[in-house]
Amino acid sequence: MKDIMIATGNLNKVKEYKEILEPLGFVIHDLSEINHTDVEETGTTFSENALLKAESVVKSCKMICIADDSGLSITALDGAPGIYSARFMGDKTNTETNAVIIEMLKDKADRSAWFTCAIALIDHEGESHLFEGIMEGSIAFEPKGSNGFGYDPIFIPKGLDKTSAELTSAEKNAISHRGKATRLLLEYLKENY
Ligand code: ITT
Repeated sequence: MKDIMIATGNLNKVKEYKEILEPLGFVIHDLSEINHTDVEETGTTFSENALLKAESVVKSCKMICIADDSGLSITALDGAPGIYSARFMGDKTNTETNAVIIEMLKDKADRSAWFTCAIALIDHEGESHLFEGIMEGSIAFEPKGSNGFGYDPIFIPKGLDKTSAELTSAEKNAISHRGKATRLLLEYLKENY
C-alpha cells in the first residue's frame, strides 16, 4: 500500500521525492521500472499537465501514481517561462538558459519571480487529487551554487541572501514549492494510507 510511482523523467525530482517520502515509510518507484511513452504536456496550467503525466502511467502500474509539473514564473517576463520551464530555450543547457534569463532582466527594475509545483496523485480507485506549492523570490544578478537543478542557481528565495542552489537539499525542501506541495500530499497520504 505504501508504494508510490513517481511519473517523471527528471531524476532530480525523483531524488527530492525520495528524500521527503522515504523517511516516512513510502517506497518510491520510478519510470525505469515500467514501459511508458512520454506524454505531451498540452495543458494550460501546471495542474493540468501534472494530471496528464500521472494519468499516462496509471494503467501501467498497480500503485498510487504521482506526477508533478513545476516551473519558474518571472514577473517582468509576464510569467514566462511558466509551464514552458523545461523547454523555454529549446536545446540550450540549464547554464545557458540561466545566462539568457539574467541578460533578459538586465534593465528590469522588478526581478521578482516564483516557483510553482503542482502534484497530481491518482489513487487506487482512479480518483485524482491535486496539491500545489509556491516559493516566492527574485532573480539573482549572477548564477551561484551547484546544488539543486534547473533554475536554482539564479533564484534567490524571499528573505534569503543566497540562491536555492546554495541551499542544502534539506534547506531547500523546507521552503520550496515542491516541499510545500509534498507536505500537502503527505497530509493526504497519512490520512488515507
Ligand atoms: P517531467 O515532466 O518528466 O517530470 P521535467 O523536467 O520536464 O520532468 P517539468 O515539465 O515540470 O519537468 O519542468 C520543470 C522545469 O522547471 C525543470 O526542468 C526545471 O528547469 C524547472 N524547475 C522545476 N522545479 C525546479 C526546482 O525545484 N529548481 C529549479 N528548477 C526547477
